[in-house]
Amino acid sequence: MSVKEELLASWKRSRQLTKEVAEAMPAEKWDFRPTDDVMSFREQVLHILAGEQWFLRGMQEGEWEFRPEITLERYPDMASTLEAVTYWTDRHAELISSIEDLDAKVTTPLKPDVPLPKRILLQGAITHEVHHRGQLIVYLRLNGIQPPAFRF
Ligand code: NI
Repeated sequence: MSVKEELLASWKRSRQLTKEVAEAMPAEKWDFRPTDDVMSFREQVLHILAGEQWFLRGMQEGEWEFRPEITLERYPDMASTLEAVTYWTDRHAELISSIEDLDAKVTTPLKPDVPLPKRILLQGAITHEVHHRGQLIVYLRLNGIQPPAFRF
């Protein structure tokens, strides 16, 4: 396997686990939030997708303007949000597959002084997903639900 294929496979495995964590939350709990000033369960899931889109498009197209396609209004419940996970995962897999220069360095708004190779940025996208998946797992626990076990 090439480095790109390895990264893509790793990203897909991570996304599958995120999907299973999301599916573990009952539909009526998707707007649950542990305190008023944090994202709801549904917002966390959509944020994973929206952040990833911003990141991948920026990396591939050099366009860092946020395009509000993945919104709370468009995906108002569990069923539509899970459909969004499937749909945008497929689109983002295409974007990742289109990367031809994994060693090329890109400057992102997140780290304007440090250009990073695209392969490191891809790992960063996975890390961001894991960061928010951990929060989804806490939300499940707070509702007495056992999350799927970790794997990679
Ligand atoms: Ni985030």
